Amino acid sequence: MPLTHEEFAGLTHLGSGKVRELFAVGDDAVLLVASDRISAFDVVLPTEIPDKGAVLTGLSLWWFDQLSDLVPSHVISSSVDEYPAELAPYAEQLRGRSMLCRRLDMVLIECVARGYLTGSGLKDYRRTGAVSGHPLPAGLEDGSKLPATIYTPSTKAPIGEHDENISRDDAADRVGGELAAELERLTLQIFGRASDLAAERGILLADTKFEFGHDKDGVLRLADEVLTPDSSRFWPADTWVPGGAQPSFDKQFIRDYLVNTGWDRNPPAPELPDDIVESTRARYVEAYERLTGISFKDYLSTA
Ligand code: Q0Z
Repeated sequence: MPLTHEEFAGLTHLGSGKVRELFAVGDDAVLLVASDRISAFDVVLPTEIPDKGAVLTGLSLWWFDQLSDLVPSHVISSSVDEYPAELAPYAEQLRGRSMLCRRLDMVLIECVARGYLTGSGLKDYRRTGAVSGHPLPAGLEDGSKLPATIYTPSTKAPIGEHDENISRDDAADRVGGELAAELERLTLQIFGRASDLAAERGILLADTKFEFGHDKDGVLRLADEVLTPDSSRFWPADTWVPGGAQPSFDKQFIRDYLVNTGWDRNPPAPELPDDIVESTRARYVEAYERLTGISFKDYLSTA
């Protein structure tokens, strides 16, 4: 049975992402729930990847911990047994895949850092020679390492639409100059810490998106999911070759399978066969274990 907000009928549903759900918990907290749904070529597939939601939640929680000396996070607890009583009916559906978080006033821009050129950054570069107002050297290709990490804020697009890169001046107009400068500083600092750590474990962090918000005391906190394969591009370091699309750490088996079926990338997508599901699940678990050094079984047993 797929996990959708319909399964949490007693909770106040605040919103859906492509593969996640957000609920209100009292007045001051929210519950983020990661499903096992997966998207490819921007379409949510009809087949789930078992444990994907728990892997991504475990990764976010681990990163929040690694980053806590740089920025406080929105997390209150991920121990289902400590959640408020109103969540008790859903304890087993929530275990391992949920985070109880402070309800924040969200900052209205997405904070993106890029160490490598691909995706919308590459598109903007090919059109203008720059990304978010950072002029870049000529001759860069899909997958090129950038001379230095760049901060490329974007608008928050409604679901189904794509975020649009904006200039740092535009970001400052939207959130104010002082906050814009702090978001840029934090984003680059966090990205630097995370990409160094990932590189030591054979994983390139090509780019990532952060969301921030203010708590009721006005403290700026890192929010949402962080540094997961759904909010970032992770590439295996040993196959990195600029000049074309890099293999995705997590989704490459699925992309190859779907391309092979001849699917035209319009919904609905075909079901995935069991061997593709199993190899993809193994890649998610491998990403968790390589990055954290923690066995995924141990994570599940503590959630
Ligand atoms: C997260 C999102 C998802 C749909 C808002 N701590 C917070 N307080 C208030 N709002 C949010 C957070 Cl994290 C918040 N999103 C993104 C996540 C489903 C939208 F699971 N939007």
